[in-house]
Amino acid sequence: MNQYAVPVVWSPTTRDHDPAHEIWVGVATEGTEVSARVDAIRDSATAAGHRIIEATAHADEVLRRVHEPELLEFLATASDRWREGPYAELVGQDRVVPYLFPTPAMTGGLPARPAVAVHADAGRFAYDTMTLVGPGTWAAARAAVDCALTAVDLVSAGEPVAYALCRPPGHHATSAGFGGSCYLNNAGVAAESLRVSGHERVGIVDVDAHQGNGTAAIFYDRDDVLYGSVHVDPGAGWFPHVVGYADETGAGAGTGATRNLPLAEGTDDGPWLEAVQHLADWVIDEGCTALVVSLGVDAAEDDPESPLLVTGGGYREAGSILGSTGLPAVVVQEGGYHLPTLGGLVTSYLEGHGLTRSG
Ligand code: SP5
Ligand code: ZN
Repeated sequence: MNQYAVPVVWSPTTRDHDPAHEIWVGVATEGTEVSARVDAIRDSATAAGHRIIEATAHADEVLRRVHEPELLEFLATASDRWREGPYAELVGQDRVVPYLFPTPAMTGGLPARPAVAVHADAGRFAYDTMTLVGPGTWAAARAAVDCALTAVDLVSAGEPVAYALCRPPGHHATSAGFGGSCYLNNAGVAAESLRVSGHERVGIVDVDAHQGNGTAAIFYDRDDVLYGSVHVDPGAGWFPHVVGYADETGAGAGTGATRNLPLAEGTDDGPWLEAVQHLADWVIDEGCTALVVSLGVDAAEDDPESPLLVTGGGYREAGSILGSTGLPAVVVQEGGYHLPTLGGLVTSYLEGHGLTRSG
């Protein structure tokens, strides 16, 4: 078998998002989803002989099928609203941080108006305090969407697999909300674009350490896009905490089209790969004709953000399993935070996915 040189789609603009901090349990901690991730992955992909391609600009059409216009408007304007507000003298920092969340706990069912002050309005869209909006956030998140859409174009043109170096990641972003270091749902946009381009049924397999609550929610009541995820058990106290349980299997027309495979803390390659194989078989059995892989490499043993113990060889095998589906595949970057090993984990996956092809 030959090693296939996978097209790796990136954009320099994805570096423009600098989270600066994550407000975590009341403390401003160092951001983990940093722009150096892009360079680590791109450098490894270059060294491994993959084809580095710059993303091209795409219209908002597919993005607007996935996200509500209010969220897009907020993300595009929030940093300017903060800059124009009194925050420089008030708090002396330029990141948009929500200060309240207008959930039913606050409104008690009363009709809620959009808040005028941006630090209050942010809670209409942000669902955590870790995911800050800075001056370059919108441009970077939008460029990540362009990476995903360019990868779809390549697959539509006949590439068996294309990898989108999306950053910031996307699978925690819902139709109308952002959180979990995610702003726009790159994998959801890729799946929707594959649908628009003629695939009747698209499967999303999410191997990030965390369940992709955003992607799951976007497609929960649809039967034309399947969502399957293997992740650390939210019931053991891990993000996204409130969803991602095995009994969430879809609703309405989408009944049966969602599959969550939670794993215990400390799970290593064997059971993790069994779950990946299960999801690969599932999307084939259900008649999907295209695949989106949400490739988080934070399930790796040395990643600081999850307790799973997957090895580089495990990621190579996951690539082989998903490549063996034979489905045209768009691989979208999600999480993965250990800079010294991040790039190697991604290229291990791509090696496995590409090895099943002759190049
Ligand atoms: C895309 C992705 O992998 N998002 C991860 C979201 C889960 N983050 C949970 C963060 C928990 C606190 N981590 C401490 C970080 C200290 N800066
Ligand atoms: Zn993750």
